[in-house]
Amino acid sequence: MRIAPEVAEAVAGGRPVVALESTLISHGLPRPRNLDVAHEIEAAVRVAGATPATIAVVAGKARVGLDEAALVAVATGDDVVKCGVRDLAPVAARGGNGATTVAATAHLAALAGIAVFATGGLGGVHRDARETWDESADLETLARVGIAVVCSGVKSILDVAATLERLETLGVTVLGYGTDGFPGFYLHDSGYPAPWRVDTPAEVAAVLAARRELGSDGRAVVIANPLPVEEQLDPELHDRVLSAGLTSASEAGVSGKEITPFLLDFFHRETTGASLAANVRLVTRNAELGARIAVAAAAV
Ligand code: PSU
Ligand code: MN
Repeated sequence: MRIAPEVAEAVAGGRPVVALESTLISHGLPRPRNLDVAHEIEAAVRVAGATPATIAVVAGKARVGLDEAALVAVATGDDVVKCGVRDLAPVAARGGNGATTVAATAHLAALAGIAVFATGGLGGVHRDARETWDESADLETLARVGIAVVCSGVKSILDVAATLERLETLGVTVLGYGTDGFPGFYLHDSGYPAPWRVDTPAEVAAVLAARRELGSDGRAVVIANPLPVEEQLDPELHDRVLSAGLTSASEAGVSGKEITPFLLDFFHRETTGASLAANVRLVTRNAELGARIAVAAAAV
């Protein structure tokens, strides 16, 4: 693993750092916009006073903090593999390029000593999981990596209720940020309550400090940050496109790790950019909040 000097120095000095994932860049957003968005997310972290550390595997090396060439390789390469934790070693061993999911990013970030991670939406339990057993490996990782993850809930293509149940079973703390409801990714609210509410980065930092005292810091804390109502995707459009997307995925026989990228791409095409705008906006907002939380946590 190679940690960029800027990131290593910030971690060693106890200064705020925010880890960022790369699967949403390579597989979650359309090209060529994805490279710009990768830059915008990093800029949002810097403006809020923290050092960004985008994580990926480049030419067989796990990298924490990417330079421009590495970012370009991840955003534009045709050979970039979507990597969960289990895929990291095979990709590294064959010298390949890999984009890290929430799970693999959280895993490597923790290994590098980073306490805060920002992303779009977590993976979770898929709607047909009772037949397919398709549950994102993100959940298993959140249950064993003690990192703070800022997101906008879980992707709305999932079974949100089942995912919240699994997060409870796995002992993952879930905080709604400025809301009593659990966010719905493209939507302000998923329709399910958030177990806890916090309203400031300082309150999040206090929870993180209390976890250390209580020895409950071996698992993740999810900080669920909703898109404001006026920036969400039109709920009616959302529901219509989602049901068409699920039908189209099952007709096309898409399964396994292709499902999430397929549905995100379906959304971006069918909403003629409205879901893309919402996606970019929520990821950027989460990066900014992640930075503010990292700043507050570094001051405790
Ligand atoms: N959130 C986004 N876009 C994405 C993803 C999340 O806004 O592309 C990715 C994340 O990397 C997440 C992955 O870990 O989708 C989950 O994939 P799966 O459902 O196959 O576990
Ligand atoms: Mn899956």
